[in-house]
Amino acid sequence: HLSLMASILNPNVTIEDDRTGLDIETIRRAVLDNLFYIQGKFPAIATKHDFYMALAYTVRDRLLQRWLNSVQTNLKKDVKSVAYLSAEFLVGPHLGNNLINLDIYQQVEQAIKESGLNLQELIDTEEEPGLGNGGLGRLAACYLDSLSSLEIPAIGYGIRYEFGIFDQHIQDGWQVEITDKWLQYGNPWEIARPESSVMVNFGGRTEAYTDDHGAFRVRWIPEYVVKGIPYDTPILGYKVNTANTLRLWRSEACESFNFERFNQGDYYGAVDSKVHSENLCKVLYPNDEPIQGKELRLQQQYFFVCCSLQDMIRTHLIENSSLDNFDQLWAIQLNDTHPAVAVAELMRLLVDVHHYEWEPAWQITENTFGYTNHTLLPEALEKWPLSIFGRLLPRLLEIIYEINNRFLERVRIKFPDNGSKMSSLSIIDESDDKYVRMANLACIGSHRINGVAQLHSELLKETILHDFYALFPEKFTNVTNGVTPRRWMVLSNPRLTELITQKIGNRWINHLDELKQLEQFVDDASFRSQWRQVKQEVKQDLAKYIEKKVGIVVNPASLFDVQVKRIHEYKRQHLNVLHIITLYNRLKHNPNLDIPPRTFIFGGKAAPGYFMAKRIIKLITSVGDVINNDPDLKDRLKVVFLPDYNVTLGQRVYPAADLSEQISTAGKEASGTGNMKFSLNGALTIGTLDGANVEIREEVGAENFFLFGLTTPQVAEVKSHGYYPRGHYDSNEELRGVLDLISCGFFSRGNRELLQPIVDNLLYDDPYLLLADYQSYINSQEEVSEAYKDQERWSRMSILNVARMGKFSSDRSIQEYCDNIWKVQPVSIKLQAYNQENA
Ligand code: 6GP
Repeated sequence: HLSLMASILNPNVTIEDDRTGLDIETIRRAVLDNLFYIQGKFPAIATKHDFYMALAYTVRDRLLQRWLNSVQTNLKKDVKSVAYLSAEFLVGPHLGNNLINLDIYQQVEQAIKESGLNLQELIDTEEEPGLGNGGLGRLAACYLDSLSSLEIPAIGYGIRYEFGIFDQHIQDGWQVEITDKWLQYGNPWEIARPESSVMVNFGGRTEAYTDDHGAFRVRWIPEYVVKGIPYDTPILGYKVNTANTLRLWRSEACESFNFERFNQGDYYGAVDSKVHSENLCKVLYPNDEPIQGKELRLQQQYFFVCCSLQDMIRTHLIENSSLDNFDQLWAIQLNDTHPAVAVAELMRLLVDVHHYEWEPAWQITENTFGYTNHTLLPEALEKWPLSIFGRLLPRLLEIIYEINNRFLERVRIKFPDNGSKMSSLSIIDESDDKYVRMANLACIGSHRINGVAQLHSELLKETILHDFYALFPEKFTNVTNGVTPRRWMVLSNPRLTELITQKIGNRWINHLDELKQLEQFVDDASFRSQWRQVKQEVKQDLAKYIEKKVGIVVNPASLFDVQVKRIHEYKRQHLNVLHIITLYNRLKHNPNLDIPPRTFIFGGKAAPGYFMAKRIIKLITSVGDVINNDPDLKDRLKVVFLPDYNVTLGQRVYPAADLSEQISTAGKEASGTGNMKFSLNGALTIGTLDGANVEIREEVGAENFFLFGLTTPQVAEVKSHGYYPRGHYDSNEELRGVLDLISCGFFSRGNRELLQPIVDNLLYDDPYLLLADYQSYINSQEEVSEAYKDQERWSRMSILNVARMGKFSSDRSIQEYCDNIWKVQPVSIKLQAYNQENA
């Protein structure tokens, strides 16, 4: 089999090739070779990182044939490709995932062992590319994995931030942000393609002119031009030859120096434009949902969109004589509104550069784009002050006006004399200051608009996009999110993967529905005991990690109750804390209380400027300090805040969880994807009817899900009657005890000011209805404790959760996008022999 592989890859060579061979000895030799020739080291003086690099290049070599063949195939005349435009791709470390998808994990593990090293340690050496904030960026990464695994021709376009999401340290219980220097030791997974650079205009003015054929045209005379250089990373599918590209753009000045200024002796002025251009993609904005209307952010968005569209057009014209069939060969997905300026930019390229008439250009544009919305929070809807937009992108603003005029004309016909409809649908917000509304542009320019879970897609139609829904109902659809089982099970939970595979074979890894077959084993006591054994071992690993990282000793037999996600008031980490303090008070009053011991584990970053989120972190760590050190509790409760939650840490945490906290206020979490990762790894969920929780509960069965809290309509109802949070405080003694304990400085060494902003917010405003949901949450948590006491029952529920998670594979989501939005087909990649002729 191995020599067959070698001969497919290189028919001229009968022995295993050092760059493609897959047997243990070849891999071992190849690693040493790369160590010497790329890292310039002998084993005796090589660091762990050197070995990691040598192995990474060894694996990359084995991807290249697949990658180049995929890229070539995708260029062909009749192949339709997906372009996924996203300001964020939170891909996570590549090495382990590529080993899984190449299906060479075992060989490599052995080869590394024979060199006296440990594969896991090398995998752990990889600096993760933190090019995203949270759910939206991670979803994009799961989707790339599924696109390749399903053999769909695709390319991900984004920004190569020099500094990704900050590293979080915890000092004295507070979050401290440290710059993320993910590139400092080099990135073996990317290849720069400076020959495919493109130019991007900014500022300046526009000018009308008449072309040689007497046609009226507009040109943009920019103030400055920035160069975009693509960096490509292969994204291999699971056990297929498809390796699609993630193409990230880096900005650079067009000329390193402004020679005129340089000659005049203005050295600093001369480098100024270089510094300015390179600043553009320096750093990822660390806010996840609320927007930050910073000019640099708009520059980033336009920069990567403009580069990507030019790139698509260039590749399109290699095999096609015109752009007339652009929409037949490209499906472009807008990952939220961050790339929405693409609608206007494609119009600009078609009309100004390729001289299309407006109407046919508009047809192509609308047919090409799809728009996914990821949030209902009104503060997260992107809008740009007209003044900034017009100054930075004067031609784009003119085009947006034209799109808007033509669009509003259609609205006027459909809803005559309806001024309020007109003003809500208009791309230009004229309420107080003037703004460009990116969601409106995205809706008008796309043929499909989708939310990310059933509930969310319904709420979009009822609330923020209501008027668009009235106008074009046929555009609206839903695609419930999913996660890739490769990273979130096979890679992160090898023990459970092994147990499941022993029972039902391995087809479930790319046909997740097959997990259903596990149901037949729920009544098998020995299977349940193996199931518990696996969970126990994984929890022991996490316990060791916790002790090493934060010095807290936790009991692996305790219930691991986990909430990991960005820190946000709507996600209600502080509701979780109210429960912890409730248990604390109960145990203090009644030391004999019969409840299972619990370890509460938190992780997540707060946006650096988000006051309340940062206080919530301080609340968690402060409550932890008291509880973890209270001898009366006899270790029955522990509270851990794990610093620097990211993909890598997620891979440790999800497999070890018993209970998954999905406790957002109903109607606020668009979908959630962590909820799926937990369930897939056998955790039970305590959650509200929000986002994809609704569908998870439907799948696993109400009896295997701990539900609590107000529903979305009830939330609206409570708010419409003038919600009075203080009433809950007055009438609920236990709740009062909890809030009073925080207020009196008990968790803050007597400092009453420190945590009071949180208490005041809950008592006098409570926009996310924590107090309204408190009792229901506490009751549900009591059911959790009861269920956990009966370990056989808990195991049954856990097995059924996993068995019924088939729907939540990102393979299913991507299949739906392909069928209902993109209309693309898989193309299987033939491995072409590599030789000098076709090289
Ligand atoms: C997130 C949503 O909050 C989360 O519920 C969803 O699962 C995820 O997107 C993927 O769809 N939204 C964002 O991260 C965001 O920045 C603008 O939205």
